Amino acid sequence: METTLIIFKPDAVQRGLMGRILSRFEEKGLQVVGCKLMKITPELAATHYEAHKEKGFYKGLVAFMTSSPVLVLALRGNGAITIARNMMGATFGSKANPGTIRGDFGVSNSFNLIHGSDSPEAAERELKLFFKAGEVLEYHRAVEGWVYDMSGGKPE
Ligand code: 3AN
Repeated sequence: METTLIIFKPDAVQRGLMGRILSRFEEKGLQVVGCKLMKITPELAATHYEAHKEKGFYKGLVAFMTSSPVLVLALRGNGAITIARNMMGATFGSKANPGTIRGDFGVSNSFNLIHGSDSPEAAERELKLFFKAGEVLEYHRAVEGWVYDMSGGKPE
């Protein structure tokens, strides 16, 4: 099972879209294993986005991400990283396909509602940045055997 780091950005929180976006992931079958409302510090934003430091949009991105609280989630499932990225849609709201989160809820290119880890390596790094030890939980979902076919001994 993979765990991915998802951030509902300040625009999603301010626009009252947290519940609707989270419902999509829950309905899909991903398990919420971590969740916290927090304000990102400039230091944390700089670390999280260090790969984009040289880009023209970097300063605005850090200002946006630190401007208002975000909801940070750890979501678990088979292939959770790719599933979440596909559900998010293309980076720019103006280009994202209908049916995706960015495609359905936004038109802006910089206010694009949501972040999701883009690889297993990124997920491991980002989960450690946003969650302390013990904040990402392991628990059995009563519905697990109906979310996945477990007849072969592993989730399919
Ligand atoms: P994604 O979030 O789809 O993985 P990345 O990793 O290319 O996108 O970019 C990280 C973040 O930087 C995006 N979520 C977006 O908010 C912002 N970003 C990327 N490109 C631009 C751009 N040209 N103008 C403004 N913001 C951008």
